[in-house]
Amino acid sequence: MAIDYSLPPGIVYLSKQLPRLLAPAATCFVTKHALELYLGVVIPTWLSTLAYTLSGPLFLTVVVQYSDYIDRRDAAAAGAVMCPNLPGSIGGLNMLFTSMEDMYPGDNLAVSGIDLGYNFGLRFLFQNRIITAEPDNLKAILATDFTSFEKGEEFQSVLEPLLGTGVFASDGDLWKFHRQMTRPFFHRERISDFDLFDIHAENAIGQLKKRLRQGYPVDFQDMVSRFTLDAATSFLFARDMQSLSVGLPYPHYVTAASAPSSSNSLARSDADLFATAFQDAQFITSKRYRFGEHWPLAEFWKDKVKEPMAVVRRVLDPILEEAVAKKRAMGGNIGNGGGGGKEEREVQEGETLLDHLVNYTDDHTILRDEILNISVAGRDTTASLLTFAIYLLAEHPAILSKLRGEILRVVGPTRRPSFDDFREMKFMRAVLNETLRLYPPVPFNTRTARRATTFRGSNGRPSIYIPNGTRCIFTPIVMHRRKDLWGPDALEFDPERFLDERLHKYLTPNPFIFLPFNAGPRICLGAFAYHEASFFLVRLLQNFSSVSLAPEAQPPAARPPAIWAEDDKSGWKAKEKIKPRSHLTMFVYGGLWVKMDEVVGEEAASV
Ligand code: HEM
Ligand SMILES: *[C@@H]1O[C@H](CO)[C@@H](O)[C@H](O)[C@H]1NC(C)=O
Ligand SMILES: *[C@@H]1O[C@H](CO)[C@@H](O)[C@H](O)[C@H]1NC(C)=O
Ligand SMILES: *[C@H]1O[C@H](CO)[C@@H](O)[C@H](O)[C@H]1NC(C)=O
Ligand SMILES: CC(=O)N[C@H]1CO[C@H](CO)[C@@H](O)[C@@H]1O
Repeated sequence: MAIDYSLPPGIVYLSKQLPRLLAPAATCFVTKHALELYLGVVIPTWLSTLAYTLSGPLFLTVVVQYSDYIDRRDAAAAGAVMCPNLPGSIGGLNMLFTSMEDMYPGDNLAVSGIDLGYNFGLRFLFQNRIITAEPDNLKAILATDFTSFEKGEEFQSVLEPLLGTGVFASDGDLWKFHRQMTRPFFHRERISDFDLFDIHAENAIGQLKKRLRQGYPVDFQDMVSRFTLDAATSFLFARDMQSLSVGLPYPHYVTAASAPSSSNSLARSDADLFATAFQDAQFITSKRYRFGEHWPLAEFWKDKVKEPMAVVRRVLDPILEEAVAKKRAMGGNIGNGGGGGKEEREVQEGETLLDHLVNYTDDHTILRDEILNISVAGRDTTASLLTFAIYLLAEHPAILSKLRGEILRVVGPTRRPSFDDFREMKFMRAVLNETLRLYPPVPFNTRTARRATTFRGSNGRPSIYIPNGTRCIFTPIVMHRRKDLWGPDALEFDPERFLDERLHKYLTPNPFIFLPFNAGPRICLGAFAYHEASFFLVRLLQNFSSVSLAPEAQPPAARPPAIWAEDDKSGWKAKEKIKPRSHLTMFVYGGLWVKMDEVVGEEAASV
């Protein structure tokens, strides 16, 4: 393996922060010597020691107070005010040290929202932060004032080692280039996509049946993550990662000795290595989020993402090589990979994303970044949607029956679903939407203001002032659960709200209250996630008639803590049977363990 000559991340970080860190002490030093040299004043040691010690905190206080003063002045000049600050947040440091163990994603922000009106400020060291769950403000950030916001350097510094510069992570012209290159690929309804879904769904359902027949519950989340990985990799670069072939995990109480053989320990193929390394890289990256630009302090000597990403590259590079060579051999015309310029091209039936991209560039870095970015964007999100859909359906058997009724009526007990079927399946869409409302796979997101701007009140006038550099954290999960936006039953799982008069009362007049895919120029390119998820649910419910949770299989640490029932100001937690967690996307901690009833022959035929 090549020797890595780059500096440890902690050193790079410190050298950038050095001027700020040393400024106070340096000021003391210069002052002391100037006084001694020019005025002959002798400073006693205790005084200089005190000055050195206090200079840091003093400097921080002065800088923060001064910038607060400037911000308030500029806010007044813009006819707006600063966002009210969350009381008792000491420089945001408490956020870093509170335990994540029993934290419900966004619950702390919802409770603050109830008290402070869904917009509140938070200072994190030198940085202004605003947290908002106000539809008008999300609309400004994502659509109407799009150019004032970017993902920002901080987001990039956290994601760069994982995501490089693909469409998901980049800003500005680079983003436009990536977006233009990838968009045509996601634009069409292709039958060939359904062929892929079918192969992998059949495989996954086969594994489910096998394990359930042995009498064990299954981790639905694990199974469906393998399904979405295998489907995504076949679809993006025509390699089935066969992560399903490794076999499903057993519940925690099954020891290695008692587990039936032929289970978890097949030879680790490239595909499996790829899947594991990619998972690890994502997990490490997600931990960095909390630290923002200060993450190198937690990984001082070693960028921990590098190792798993090297494995990912080793598997991926030959695949890229082959695609570029194939294109060359066909005498194809490859773009230069420069910023934009090239016409959007028609995407052919059966083409993979890689086949499509080699028409634009043969630069391995760009190709790799793009493909991995899109795997990240598309894979865990769809798995998250399916996992929470099954969780909610297991808890609401009447809704599951109704959905199954629609499937059997429109598609029937055995046929493969088509695009036309999905257009007719209104209840399926409503179930998916309702799942995305309560458990949006991307529960929070952030943008950084690249210039000073304002949020506007309902009268259209400036209300809250956003200084340049403010990090705006927006929280779809909080917004999606607000009773003032969705009605008094906002916390109920009720897909009908997307079909009955509640649709016209709440969502139609105010579409920005529902943003699982974001909105505006950077809206998600993966609308076909609805197709993938619908396809899987149709196949699943053709084969199984009911689902129930298997709480005994939930690892003990993954059961909802007792305090959730006691301390539930937001009303989100008491009913929860699992622990939702969020890294880049939302997932069920410890897995979603379920049992399902198989449809037997006559039953399927008789409907
Ligand atoms: C239920 C499934 C999905 C959900 C909830 C979802 C959600 C999102 C969200 C919230 C964003 C915006 C991120 C941001 O700008 O900060 C996004 C962007 C994106 N999504 Fe999805 N996504 C899903 C599935 C997919 C799939 C299946 C694909 C493709 C295979 C995909 C491709 C993308 C891409 C390429 C972007 C970046 C667009 C840009 O920045 O211009 N997504 N998605
Ligand atoms: C689901 O949500 C999407 C996005 O808001 C919307 O276009 C679609 O009509 C909704 N479908 C149903 C059945 O609610
Ligand atoms: C906003 O701040 C950034 C970073 O400090 C700076 O580069 C940029 O020029 C500022 N933008 C404006 C419009 O002042
Ligand atoms: C996403 O793209 C960026 C740059 O375009 C790249 O640096 C990064 O490695 C990519 N991420 C993944 C997981 O490919
Ligand atoms: C694995 C498995 O048994 N899949 C079946 C699910 O149901 C469809 C429709 O009846 C069958 O075609 C699959 O073989």
